[in-house]
Amino acid sequence: MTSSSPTTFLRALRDLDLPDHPEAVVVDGRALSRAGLRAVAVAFGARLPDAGPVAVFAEPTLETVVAVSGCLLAGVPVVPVPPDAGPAETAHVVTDSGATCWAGPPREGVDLPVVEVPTVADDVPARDRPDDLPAPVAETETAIVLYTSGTTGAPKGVVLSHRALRTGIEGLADAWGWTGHDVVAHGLPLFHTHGLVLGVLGSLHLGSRVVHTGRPTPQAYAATPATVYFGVPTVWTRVARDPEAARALSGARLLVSGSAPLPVPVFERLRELTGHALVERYGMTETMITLSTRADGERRPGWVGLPVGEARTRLRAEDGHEVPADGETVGRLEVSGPMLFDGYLNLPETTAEVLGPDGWFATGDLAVVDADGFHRIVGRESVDLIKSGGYRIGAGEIETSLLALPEVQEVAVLGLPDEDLGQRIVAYAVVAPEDADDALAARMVEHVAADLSWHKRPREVRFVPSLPRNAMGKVQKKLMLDVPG
Ligand code: MCA
Ligand code: AMP
Repeated sequence: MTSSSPTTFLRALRDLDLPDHPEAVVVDGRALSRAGLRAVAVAFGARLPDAGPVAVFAEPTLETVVAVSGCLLAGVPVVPVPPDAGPAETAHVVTDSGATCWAGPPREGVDLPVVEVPTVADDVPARDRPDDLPAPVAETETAIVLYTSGTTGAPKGVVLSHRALRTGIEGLADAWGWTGHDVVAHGLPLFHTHGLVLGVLGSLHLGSRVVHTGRPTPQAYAATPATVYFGVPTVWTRVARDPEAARALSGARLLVSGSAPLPVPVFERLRELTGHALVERYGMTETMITLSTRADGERRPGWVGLPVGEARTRLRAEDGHEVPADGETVGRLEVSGPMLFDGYLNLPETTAEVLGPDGWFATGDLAVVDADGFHRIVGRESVDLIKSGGYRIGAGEIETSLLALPEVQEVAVLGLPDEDLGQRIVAYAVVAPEDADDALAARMVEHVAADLSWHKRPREVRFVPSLPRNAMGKVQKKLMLDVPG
C-alpha cells in the first residue's frame, strides 16, 4: 500500500460488512448499532461548516462517539477536548489546534460556531440523512490531534494520521487476537489514546462491540459482560482490592493493562482472583502501542513484551550505541514504524528534538530487552513527566500555574509513589510562614484544578523553607525524591 492510498480506518463502520448488533456501541447505558452510528455520524459530518479541525467536548457520551466518528468519516481532523479542562487549557487546545467549530455544550473560553451532534436517526432531518459515505481521504491525512503534556509548557498537539491509527490497531488485533467476535469493555476517558483510539475507534475498525461503563469502577466492570477489558493500573489495583468484582471477570478472554506500569503484586493478586495473567502493553500518545505481551504468548509480570505489528524498537546507551539484549542493561527506548505521529502541531523544533529524520522517535523511557526480545520499562529519563492514574502530567505546567498565586514564592512539583495512582502529584511550596496553612494548600489545589484540569491537581501540598538547588540554581528534584516523607 502506498502512502497516498485512501484511508480504510474505521473499516467496520465504513463497510458494515461484519455482523451488526443493536448495541454495537454502548456508552453509559445508551446504545447504537453500527448502522445507526454510521447514519448519525455521516449526518454530523455533513453539518460541518468547512474542512477545519473540529474540537469535540470529549465527555464519555454517545455524542462524543458520534462526533469523533463523523469527523473521521468526513476526513476532517478531530481534536478531543478534556471535559475537566479549565477555561485556559480549553482555550489553548481550541486556539492552538486551529479548530473551526465546536461540538459540545457551550463552554467558557470557546468562541466557535457550534455544530449539534445527533444521536439517533430521528434527531436527523431526512434531508440530512443520506448516509452517503464521503470519499475517503488519503491515509496520510491527519485523523486526530491529541493534546498531551511535556515536561514544561502548555500541552502539545500530537498529530496522528489515519495510517498511524489503522496500523496501530491492526498490530493489536494480531497481538491480542482481537476480532469482530469480541466485546470490549472499559470506562476510561474519551480524550486519550487508551479509551478513545483503542477502546472505541479500535472496535469500530475491527468490528468488536464496545461498552463504555461510564466510570472505570470495579463494580461497573463486574456488571458489564465482555470478552476483553481495558484498564489503567489504577483500575486494576482497585479491581484487585474487590475480590467479588475481580471474580466476575474470570470468564473474559483477556484483561489488558496499559498507560503506566502495572505493579507486580497486582498482577499476582489478579491471577489468583480471576485465573488470568494480565496482558500488559506499553505505548505513548506519539507512538500508539509499541510493545505488548501476546494473547497466544508468555505473560511475564513486570514486563511489557514484544514489538506490536510493524513497530520496531532499539535501546541506546548514552554514547548512541545499542545496548546488549541481556535483560539487564538499561538503554533509552526508541521506536519506529508507520504508527508513529507526524509531529507536534506548530512545534517543528520540539518535534525535531525527539523524531529523527531516520524515523526513530526517542520516547524518553528507559528499558531493558532480553535475548527473546521481551522488554521491561525501567522508568523515565525525566522526573518532570508524571504518570498519575494513567494520566501524563507535566510538572512544569503545574509549577507555572501555582506561581500565579501571589503567596507562592517558589514551587517544585514531584510525582511520589502511590499505591493507588502509581504516582501522586505533590507540590513543595515556599511561602511566607504566616501563609503556610491548610486554607492556602486547599486554594492551591483548587487553583490547578480550575486553571488546568481536575486530574492535574496536586493531591498534596507540602510547605518547605527552601528548595534544594545546585550551583546553577536548578532545583534538585532527584535529591528530593530520595528524601522520605
Ligand atoms: C472528577 N471529580 C470531580 C471532577 N472530576 N470533582 C470536581 N470537579 C471535577 N472536574 C470527582 C469524581 O466525581 C470523584 O468523586 C473524584 O473526583 C475522583 O474521581 P475519579 O474519576 O475516580 O478519579 P481518580 O480516583 O483520581 O482517578 C482514577 C482514574 C483516573 C479513574 C483511574 O485517573 C482515570 O480515569 N485515568 C485514566 C487515564 C487514561 O486514560 N490515560 C491514558 C492515556 P466521587 O468518588 O465522590 O464520585 S493514553 C496512554 O497512556 C497510552 C497511549 C497508553 O499507553 O495507553
Ligand atoms: P501517554 O502519552 O499519556 O500515553 O504516556 C506515555 C507514557 O506512559 C510512556 O512514555 C511511559 O512512560 C508510560 N507508560 C505507558 N504504558 C506503560 C507501561 N505498560 N509500563 C510503564 N510505563 C508505561
